[in-house]
Amino acid sequence: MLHTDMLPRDTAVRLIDEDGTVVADEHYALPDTPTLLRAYRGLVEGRRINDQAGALVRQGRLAVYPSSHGQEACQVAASLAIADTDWLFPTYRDSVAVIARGVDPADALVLLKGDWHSGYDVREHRVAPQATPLATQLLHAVGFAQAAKHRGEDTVVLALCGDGATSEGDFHEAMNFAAVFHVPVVFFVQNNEFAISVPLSRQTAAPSLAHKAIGYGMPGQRVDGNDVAAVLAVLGEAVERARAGGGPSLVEAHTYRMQAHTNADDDTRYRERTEVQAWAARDPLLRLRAHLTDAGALDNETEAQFAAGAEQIATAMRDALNTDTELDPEDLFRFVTTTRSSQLDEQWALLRGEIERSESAATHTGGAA
Ligand SMILES: Cc1ncc(C[n+]2csc(CCOP(=O)(O)OP(=O)(O)O)c2C)c(N)n1
Repeated sequence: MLHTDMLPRDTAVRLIDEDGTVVADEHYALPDTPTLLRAYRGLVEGRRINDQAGALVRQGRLAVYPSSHGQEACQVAASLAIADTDWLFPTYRDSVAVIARGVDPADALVLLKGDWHSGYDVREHRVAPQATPLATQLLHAVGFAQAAKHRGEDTVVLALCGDGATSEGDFHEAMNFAAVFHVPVVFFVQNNEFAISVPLSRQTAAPSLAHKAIGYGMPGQRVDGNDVAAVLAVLGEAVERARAGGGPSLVEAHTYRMQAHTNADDDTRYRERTEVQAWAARDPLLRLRAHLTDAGALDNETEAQFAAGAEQIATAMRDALNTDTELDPEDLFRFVTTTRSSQLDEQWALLRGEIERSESAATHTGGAA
C-alpha cells in the first residue's frame, strides 16, 4: 500500500446529506435500500433505548447511563458492519451497539444497575464486556484478533473507543502491535467532540484522529458519524480488508454527544446550548428518514411498525429493570477466579460475619439495623 493511501481524506466521507440528498462518491457506494431500512429500524430502536434508559436512571432503577443519543448511526453501523462470527469490543457508551448485536437489553444494562460486572454471556453474541477503563478493550481486542488469526479463523474484531481514549497509552500500544503484526482488527473511534468536559482541541493537535493511523503504518479514514450510510460503507470496507488479510485500520466518525456525559455530569458548565442545538439539526435519524421517504422506501405504515417494535423493547426494559433482584453476596467471591483462593474464602467469611451481625442486630431491635 502506498503511504498516501493510508492518509484519510481532507473531509469526512458522506453519502447522504443533512437534508437527505444522496452525495455521489467516487469510491464508496450507497448501501442498498433493504440495508438502509434495517439501519433505520436500528436507529429508531436505538433512540428509544437511550430515552428509556435515561428514564430508568431518573426513576432510580439504573445507577448511571452514558447515553449515545446523537451517536446512534455509529452504534447501529458498528453492529451491522460485522458478521455474526466476528467480535465486537465495546465501551460503556456502546449499549445500543451491544443490544443491536442481539444482547438482551436488560442483560446489557444490569452492569449499570450495579448487579453484575457484565450481565451477558460474551460468547453468545460475540460481544466482549463493555469496558469502562478507557482504551483497555483495544488491547484485549488486538490480542483476541491475533489469537483468532493464529488459529486460522477469519474472525474480524471491531474495537470501539471515544476521542478521549485516543490519548491513553493503551491506544498507542494497541495500534502499534496491531500494525506491526498485521492483526485483523478495525479501530472505530467515535469522536463525539468531548471527553466529559475536555474538548477535542485539548485532546490532540493532529489534523484529525484518523491521521494517527499512518504513524503506525495502517490506513485511516474519517467519516460523517451522523450518516449511517457512510459509516456502514467505510466500516464495511475496513472490515473486509481485515478479513482478506489486509491488516488493521482506523476509522474516525465525527459525531456529537447530544446529552451530558452521564446523569452525573452537567454539560451546561462547559458547552454552549447553541452548539448543541446546531447538532440537533444534523440528527442521524432525521437525515435517513428524509432520504428513505424521498426515495419512496419508507411509508407511514413501516414507520409505525418500527416505532411499535421499539416500544416493545422499551416495555421489556422497564419490566425487567423494575423487578427487584435478589442478589447473593457470595457471588462477589464466586466468579473472581476459577478456583477460589484462601484469601477470597477469608474475605467472604469476614463479609458473612458482618451480614450475620447486622441481621441479628435488626432482629433484636425489631427493625432495620
Ligand atoms: C483509564 C481511565 N481514565 C479515566 C477514566 C475516567 N473517564 C471515564 S469516561 C472519560 C472520558 C472519555 O471520553 P471519550 O473517550 O471521548 O469517550 P466518551 O465518553 O465521549 O464516549 C474519562 C476520563 C476512565 N474511565 N478510565
